[in-house]
Amino acid sequence: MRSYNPKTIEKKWQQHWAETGVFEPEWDSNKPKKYILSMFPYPSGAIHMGHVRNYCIGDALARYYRNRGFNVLHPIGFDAFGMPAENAAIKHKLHPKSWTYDNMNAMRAEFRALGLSFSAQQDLATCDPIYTKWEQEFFIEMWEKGLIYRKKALLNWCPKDLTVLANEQVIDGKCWRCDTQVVQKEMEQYYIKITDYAEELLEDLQTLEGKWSPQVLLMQKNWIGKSHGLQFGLSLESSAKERSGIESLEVFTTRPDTIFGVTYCAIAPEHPLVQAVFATLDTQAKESIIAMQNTSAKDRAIAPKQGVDLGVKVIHPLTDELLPVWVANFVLMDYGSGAVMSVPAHDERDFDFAKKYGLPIKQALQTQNPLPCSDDGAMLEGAFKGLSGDEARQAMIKHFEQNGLGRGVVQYRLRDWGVSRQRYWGAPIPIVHCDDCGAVPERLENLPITLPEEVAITGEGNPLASHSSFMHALCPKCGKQARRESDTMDTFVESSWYFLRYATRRDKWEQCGIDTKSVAYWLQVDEYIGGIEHAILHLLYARFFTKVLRDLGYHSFNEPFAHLLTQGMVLKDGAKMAKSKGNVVNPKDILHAYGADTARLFILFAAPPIKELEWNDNGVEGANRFIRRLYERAQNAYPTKETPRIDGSKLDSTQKLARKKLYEALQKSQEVFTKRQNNYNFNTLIASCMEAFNALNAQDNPDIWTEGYFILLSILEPIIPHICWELSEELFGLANFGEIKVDSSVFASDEMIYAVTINGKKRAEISVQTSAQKPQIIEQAKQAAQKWLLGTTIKKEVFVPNKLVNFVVV
Ligand code: ANZ
Ligand code: ZN
Repeated sequence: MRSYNPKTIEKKWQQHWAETGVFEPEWDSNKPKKYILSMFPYPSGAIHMGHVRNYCIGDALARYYRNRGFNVLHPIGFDAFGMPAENAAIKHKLHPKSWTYDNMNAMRAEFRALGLSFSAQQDLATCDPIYTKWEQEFFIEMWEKGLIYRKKALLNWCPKDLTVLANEQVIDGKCWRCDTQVVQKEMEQYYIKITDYAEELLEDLQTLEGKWSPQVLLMQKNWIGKSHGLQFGLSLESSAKERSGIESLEVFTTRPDTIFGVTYCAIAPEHPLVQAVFATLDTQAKESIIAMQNTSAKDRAIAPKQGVDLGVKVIHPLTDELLPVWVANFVLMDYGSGAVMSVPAHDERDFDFAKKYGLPIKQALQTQNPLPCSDDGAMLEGAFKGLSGDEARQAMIKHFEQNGLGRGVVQYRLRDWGVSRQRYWGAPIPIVHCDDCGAVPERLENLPITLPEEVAITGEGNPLASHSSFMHALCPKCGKQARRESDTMDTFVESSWYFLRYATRRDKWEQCGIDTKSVAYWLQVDEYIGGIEHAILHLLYARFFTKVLRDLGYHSFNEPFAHLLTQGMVLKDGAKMAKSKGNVVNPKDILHAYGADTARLFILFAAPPIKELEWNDNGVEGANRFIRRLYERAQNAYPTKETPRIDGSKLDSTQKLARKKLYEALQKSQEVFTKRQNNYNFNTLIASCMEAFNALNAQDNPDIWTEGYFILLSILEPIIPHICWELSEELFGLANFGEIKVDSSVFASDEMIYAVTINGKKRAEISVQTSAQKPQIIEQAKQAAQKWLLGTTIKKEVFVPNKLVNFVVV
């Protein structure tokens, strides 16, 4: 028997595919298209099993549609800017650029070794200056449209290294390099006005229902966080007005029905009122406030509740009671108005705070549960006593509006997107600072603004800011000496439009950022495949950019991704595969030991794509065994250019069964690939192929073997392409995996299949004449299950007509 050698077979076909360019999309095609996209990787240098899974799912879809005559765009590239390249530079004294490009090459080789059918022509790296050029142009167009603005923001600052730190560089509130206490420092930052699109981003989620997972849609909805509420002013009591020079505090509440339960007011440490009275506070209060201010938003969210009494009183708008104003670490300056009416009886956070600082608690609503209780309930006092829920809230808002006390407002939790980073390895922000003209966008003919190659990356400060030739610029407006912006863009900007770049033909990359015509043909992405970790930020930014670029006239669709498949995690021993857990299986080792087809088959067989996948060495062995048998038994088929004609009426029951199983697998294939709502359960398709293959092995008709291989190779090509191309070449002369018509006559047989089970466990299948009677069928079932029945006593025979025979044995 010949033996399966994946190394030679896989190498041969990978080379063939690369040389013939069979996976390149056609441009200006009238053919129906499919755009299959797996999220592009960060060039860390090596792929992990999560990547393998991601790309095998996408590859199966791309190959399936290619085989069925679609024009398929299945691109890959690299999300190539970002911090790890700089960390490598600091640690290993490598240039971020050479580190990144070396890693990309290493990963491309791994993709090739997996047999992924990516377009080589459309491969991009977001750190390429030609990519940066267009990104900078979009930035300027957005700036000119008023969609980008500068604003002071608090950043993590290391006072020793004199550098801004990313959140991940702050460890327990200290600098990762020198362990110095990090402080919050105000600096001018660039923001993109994603909030202008909040409503549309929310509304259009409806158009994705049934196409994206409900979980992702909900996460996006919550992130946008639309809430209706009341905004109103709390007047300061007269001495406090004098002391602060401030008339009133604006507060935002979603629960105006609880207004009679307000017992104090809480404001953010950054609130202007804090500044206004700061000098009048005692040292201890000042110190506590400074400590709160120096804690990052992230750390505040998990810190215990803390407060400082400002000694200022405000007046309740309906009862005229005096309420104390507290600074509280849980009030955010950038939500609502940075001030809250606190209702400890009906809000747990306010309750904990009130308990800690001995503030009064007053019930405003009738509740079923003990306090604090945020359930709806009838109001206990005031003109709307007895009203509850939305009715009460509407009535209160109306009351405030009619009396000129406040107004109903809509708030979004979504914040504008801060896109500037004080780092080297990113796309430079194309702005020039002129003493006379201010911040001026660079002239388009000067783009791209590229990174200087000669830099010293030490981790101290932003190397661009101290790079004199980079910083040197002329004002694009008045021509005077000016300074270049040293901030670079958040890497999420690059991943917000790369899918449009892929749909722009490579030979146009110099002339335009996005080719309107080809993008109109390719988009929307028909299937976008990636991890759940991108459910919020990346997908939201990509949706946002799509809408902005639409409004800038580049295209006319509203949403970029028609369908989204969020793959499950790859686990080992029940935990996510991760370096830190030491449970990583390296794809390279699997490829080396078994080859790509085995890896692909295992990954797609072990679990449905959206479910978690538990790594299992036996499963890998099993996958390999199947492929080996598929290779060896191909000698039972004969080479031919045409599929054999088979006269069904001349076959015996095992032969009929084999054909039936084959055509069932073929039907399953159509179902799995095209019934999108079922999320591509490749595992069931593979199981069906294995069954068909076993049935094929149970008979010995060469025509059926040949027909069987023709069908199986066509079904399995998207999953295990190398061996399918190899065997198809050997048997059928060329790789032909096109549509095969289902021969429905194999189903319309005069026989039917019964499952034979023992104590409920399936042991065999039998094919019986439709005319057969119960005793005859049971007898046949006993024959088939003979080896499992040996040495047992049958207690009961269960007969389910047209379905199964079960033996209850002891
Ligand atoms: C009184 C109240 C009573 C509230 C009650 C809630 C429950 P969402 O729904 O997410 O929009 N809030 C307002 N501004 C805030 C800020 N800057 N920082 C922290 N919290 C703030 O949340 C709105 C609610 O969050 C508002 O309604 C306010 O507390 C608080 F039984 O007002 B509520
Ligand atoms: Zn100027």
